[in-house]
Amino acid sequence: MLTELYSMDVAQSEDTEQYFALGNLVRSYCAKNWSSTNRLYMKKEKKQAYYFSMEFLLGRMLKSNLLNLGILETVRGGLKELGIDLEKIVQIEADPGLGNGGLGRLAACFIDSMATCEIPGHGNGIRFKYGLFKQKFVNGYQVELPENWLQNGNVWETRRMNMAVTVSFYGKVWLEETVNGYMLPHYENTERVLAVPYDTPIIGYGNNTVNTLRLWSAELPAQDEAMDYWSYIQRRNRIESISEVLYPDDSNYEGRLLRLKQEYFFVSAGIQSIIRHYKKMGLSINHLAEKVAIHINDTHPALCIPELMRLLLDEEHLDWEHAWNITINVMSYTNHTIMSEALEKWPIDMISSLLPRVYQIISEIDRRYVEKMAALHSTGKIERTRIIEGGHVKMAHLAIIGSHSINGVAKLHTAILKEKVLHDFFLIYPSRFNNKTNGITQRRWLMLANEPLRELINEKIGNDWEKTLTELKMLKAFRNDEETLKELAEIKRINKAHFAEYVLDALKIEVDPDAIFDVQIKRLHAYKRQLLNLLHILKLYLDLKEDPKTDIHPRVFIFGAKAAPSYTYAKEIIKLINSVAELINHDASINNKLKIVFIENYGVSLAEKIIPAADVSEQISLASKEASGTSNMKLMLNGAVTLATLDGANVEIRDRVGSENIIIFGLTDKEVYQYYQDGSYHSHDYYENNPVLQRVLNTLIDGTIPDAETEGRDIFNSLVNYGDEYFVLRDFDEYVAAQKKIDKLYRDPLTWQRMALINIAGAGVFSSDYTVLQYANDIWDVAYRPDAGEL
Ligand code: DL6
Repeated sequence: MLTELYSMDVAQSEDTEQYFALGNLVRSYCAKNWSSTNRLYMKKEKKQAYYFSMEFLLGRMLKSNLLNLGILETVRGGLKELGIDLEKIVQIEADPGLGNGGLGRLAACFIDSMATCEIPGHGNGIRFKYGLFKQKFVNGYQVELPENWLQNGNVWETRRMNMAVTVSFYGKVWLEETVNGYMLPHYENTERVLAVPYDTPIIGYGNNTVNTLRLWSAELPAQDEAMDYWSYIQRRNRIESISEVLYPDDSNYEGRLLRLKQEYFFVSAGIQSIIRHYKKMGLSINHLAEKVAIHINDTHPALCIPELMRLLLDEEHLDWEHAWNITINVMSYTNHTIMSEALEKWPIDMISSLLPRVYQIISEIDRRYVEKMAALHSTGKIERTRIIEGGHVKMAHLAIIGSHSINGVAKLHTAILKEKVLHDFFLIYPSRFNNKTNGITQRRWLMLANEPLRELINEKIGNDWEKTLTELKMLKAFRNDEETLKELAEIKRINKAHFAEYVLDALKIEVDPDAIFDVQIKRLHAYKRQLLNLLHILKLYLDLKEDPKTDIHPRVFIFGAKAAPSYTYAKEIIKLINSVAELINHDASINNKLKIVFIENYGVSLAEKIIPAADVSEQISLASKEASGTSNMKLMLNGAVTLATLDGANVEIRDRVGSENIIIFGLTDKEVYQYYQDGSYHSHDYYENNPVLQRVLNTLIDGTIPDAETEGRDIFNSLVNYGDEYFVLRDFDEYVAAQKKIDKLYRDPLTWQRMALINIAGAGVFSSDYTVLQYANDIWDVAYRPDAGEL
């Protein structure tokens, strides 16, 4: 391959050529199974599920593909004989950051699991030219740089020009009756965009299934009209900008036109290609719902609903009732957040001018909804739930009204949807609501990220767990086996030493692998309460300043977090953490008992380094706000002990490991809602009445923290004077007590390692394999485990 690609042999080649040669080899190695999987689905007329997601946060793929193909060790060994280190060349691959965080990474785990569980299921999204920005710290401030992940090419994708489709925007539309009596639209002055698919094989683990991730790129169609050169360039740039850059905010919705274009672009392209493929099987469009399931991952692809209606009405000439029935049966929707600022809505003007026909259809869906509900529900409820209201199109309402299934992503989250956030809808459509707790793939997050732990587990209980993760429960038999617990401790120590080397090399910070590695890795958002963590660190710092002999086990607090570029408060928190790090890391008087490491540019590849080295998993969001969380699952799977509020999937983690193996603190969701109801939380009182907390908070404004005056003042005010929206001060004391407990437990190595072991043993249920099987059975109705022998 080296010769074919680069006309050179191994001795002449460097890491980059070796990486691309190996990548090409792996792609050809799976090509046969890729086409036979598609053939089998076609021949057997398998119902297929399509996971529509704005984001797929894949991470590097070389090692995961080798693992799934069952050739990781062979390739590693073969390369070694050639004097090549696999670990070195995998670093060449750009980490495709086509997602913001949890939602995008979940989509990536799901497609891996669908292929592994032999579910006929594929991803559909956008091939962003620029992924999530690269984060740099300049003087402690976050600075965003473009992430041009495609610069050196992408070995995994195949451009399929022959499958390109056209997506139309703008123009005028009117309906005219045809001779057959259909009302069909006529368009004038539309802007046509060519959607070109790039397909990536998604390889199942230990089987012959290879599904497809189809990502769409926007291009200028061949010109059919004469145009001056500069108009041509302008039009090309405008069109290509659709798939240029991922929006870097997952928590705050901004109604920008380009975002709406992106949403319609991949939805329309995806559905057109699904219908084209379906029709190739020679089946009648009337049976579409028997063969196709489309999943709407958050509201971003909610235009799937009017777009499928448009194609069924305008292209397939079905009547409304019939088309609607098919659409509802095809569509299902997952909600990933209760934060109202993240719920999308589009101004009518914008949507009706960009997508005139789609808007007509949305209006008709809305009109019929109101008409149908009038006899059944109160006017108030109908007004609160209808799609078009207050001059906007509400995307969550569209997704709910047009889907047969609506799910939350953890038991608590689903309960909150039913009882609070979507209560009206729950009363209207009770049977549509269900829970699907998130999951993670053990292949990336344990088998690849933590090879020493994988080996130890295999030694103890065999390797059935690799395919059936709940088998990890067998580890419980070793809970009192000192030798196993010590081995577990040794592995953690090795991983920590490894990570410490990285920290020294990348950040020039020396950390002691015998310290507690306390990890909070997730997007920077006020509700996730990185600030609570920071206030506790400041408390420890003040304690040590007052009495250098304060008896605490040394700690390294590790943060990894990007803030949305326009989220000023989150960026102030980043600056503040970095300033406190400057203060503490350089203060010799605290004798290295505390260190803060804020890892720059946190993403999938860094998570793979940090997670195996973590002792403590910080999951400290305000109860009710974190829909599920998935870093909590990855960290427990790698033996970290969770320090958590009863939020999202933390509740289910507690149920699995038992209260004695997790440290829980803080308000419950019920208490939070009670505070909202009675308005009785006054953060200023906590400041006034709690001297320890007051002393800590004063450091934000009294000059203790260098170079963060403005940030310190703003954050102080937000907590003390402006209401403390996320109850940080309320939970402070309980958090400090929980941290004390961690300190005590850690100093008893056998007890600590037993907790770690029980966490690993209890993590099995959180495999995304089980999650996707539940989606396949309960929602999509797609049969899994096809006759593998035929592949
Ligand atoms: O469901 C995946 C993931 C959850 O684990 C997180 O708790 C949740 O915050 C995250 N949501 C998003 C933002 N979604 N929107 N819009 O990423 O989803």
